[in-house]
Amino acid sequence: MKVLVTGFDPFGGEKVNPAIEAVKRIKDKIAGADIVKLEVPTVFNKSIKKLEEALEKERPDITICVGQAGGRNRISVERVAINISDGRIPDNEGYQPIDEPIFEDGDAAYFSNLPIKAMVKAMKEQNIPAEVSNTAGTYVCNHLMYGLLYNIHKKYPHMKGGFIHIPFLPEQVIDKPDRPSMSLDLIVKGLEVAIEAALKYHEDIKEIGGEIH
Ligand code: PCA
Repeated sequence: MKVLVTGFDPFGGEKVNPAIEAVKRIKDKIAGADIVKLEVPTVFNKSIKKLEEALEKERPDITICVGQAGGRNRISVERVAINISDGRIPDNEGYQPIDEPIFEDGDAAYFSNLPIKAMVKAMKEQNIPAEVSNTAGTYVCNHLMYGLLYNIHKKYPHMKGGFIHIPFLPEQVIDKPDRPSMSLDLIVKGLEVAIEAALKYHEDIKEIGGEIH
């Protein structure tokens, strides 16, 4: 088995992105599966192109993209990606789409086909704060997740894929007193545990993971 894990580069004035920092540190083998790591730019379209090249070359069984969700207080496994880009800030090349579809011929939304509840449960059992998230936003992370799921639907029906958002690192919140953070070690462990669960569960488990609003 092969798992492709991607991480974004820094954006929005941050010096680091915990996503690529954590992805780089994940073990090279988890539960017998080879882990392939890829850095992707926080740039609309280019991030999807880079992912598509890697999918073509590596033919992974599972692909998990990872991004920073500054302000969230736990690791969130995303349920759904929507076919729209609405950038609150420009990407790393200055492009700021407003209400643009990602793929003209794509569905309005695609669900992750990873066992998201099992992944969250496995992290919680290891005392790592985790949740299911019902929105990946409308910036480059949702864009890449949508691109991944579009490729699964159109080209790689046997591949599993989805997205994990992670909090700021402690060093990023020194001058943001109201923002939560999580240590790099805990994020790395969380991602490894989540990957292990994704490899183990072919069907998701029934477990509460919803929210009222
Ligand atoms: N987080 C951003 C884009 C890159 C990243 O790491 C997002 O949530 O869209």
